[in-house]
Amino acid sequence: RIAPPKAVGIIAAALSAGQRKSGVDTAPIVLNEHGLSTQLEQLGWQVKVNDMLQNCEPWRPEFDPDVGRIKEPRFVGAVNKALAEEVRQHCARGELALTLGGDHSLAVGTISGSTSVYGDELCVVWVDAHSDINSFESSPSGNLHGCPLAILLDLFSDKPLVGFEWVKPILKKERLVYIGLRDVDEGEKRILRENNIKAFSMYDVDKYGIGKVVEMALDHVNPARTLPIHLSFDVDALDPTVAPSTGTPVRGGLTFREGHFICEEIAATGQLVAMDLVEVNPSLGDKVALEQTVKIGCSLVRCALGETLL
Ligand code: 5AB
Ligand code: MN
Ligand code: MN
Ligand code: MN
Repeated sequence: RIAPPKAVGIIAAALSAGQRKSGVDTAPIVLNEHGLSTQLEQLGWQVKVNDMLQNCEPWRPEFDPDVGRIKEPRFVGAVNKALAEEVRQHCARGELALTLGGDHSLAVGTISGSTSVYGDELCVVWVDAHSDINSFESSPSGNLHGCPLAILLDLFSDKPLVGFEWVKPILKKERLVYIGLRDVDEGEKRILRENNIKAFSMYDVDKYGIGKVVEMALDHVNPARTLPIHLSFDVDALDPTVAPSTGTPVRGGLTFREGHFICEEIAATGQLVAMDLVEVNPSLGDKVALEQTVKIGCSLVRCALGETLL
């Protein structure tokens, strides 16, 4: 039987308003300049580059005051709404939706898009140093890149956050699993506990090894390996010595191989339908740091898309 055509839509999402450091919006261009789309073509993928959100300025409202502590909610909300529609269209055509960020607040849009096609069977594997599940009340910074999962799971108090009224809470908390956590806020710990959300921290990676951790993580969300997977990969999950150019680095992260292993195991399931690669910030660190971070970003994506499968 001839394998079905493999097509990937690469969505450049230049969103940086979910945090306060400029430069993260230039990552999609830098990653593509490094040759990511050509590399994926060489792996046999049909590549479609989607530059709709390569410039987010058209979505910036004139007036966007803080809501409580939360910064730029209308702008971040509007960009995410547009992004959700782009991801939906790629997924609806049977293409893998690969979103290059941008800051991690964009996962509200990407996961809204993928769940709108795949429904509540969609599994999310969230690879990150942080749990990104702060609510309106618990966010210490007001930065929306620390909040996407609280928005997606509708944990954001009784009424939706301004700018995010359009979000449909399709993602199920049973279908979410974390790998790589090591910097979780007190409020987030409570949210994770109260909602019984499965998380594998760096402690677990040390204790069980990455092989067992990925197996347990997939067993939790996707026991028969038959459900579609959305991989949301924040490069700060990796150790800062491996991926230095990122806005919120935390020591003690995943090694080069551990990061790639996660991608390889997910590729091996054959169920990857969407991936986000976020928080690469080309403005942070020197030339060597940048080169290293961009290179690893590209190779993580290639691994998730099957490069190292034999
Ligand atoms: B990232 C922090 N928890 O809410 C917050 O990089 C950091 O997408 C969030 O994982 C880090 O501001 C967000 C302190
Ligand atoms: Mn993150
Ligand atoms: Mn992070
Ligand atoms: Mn970060």
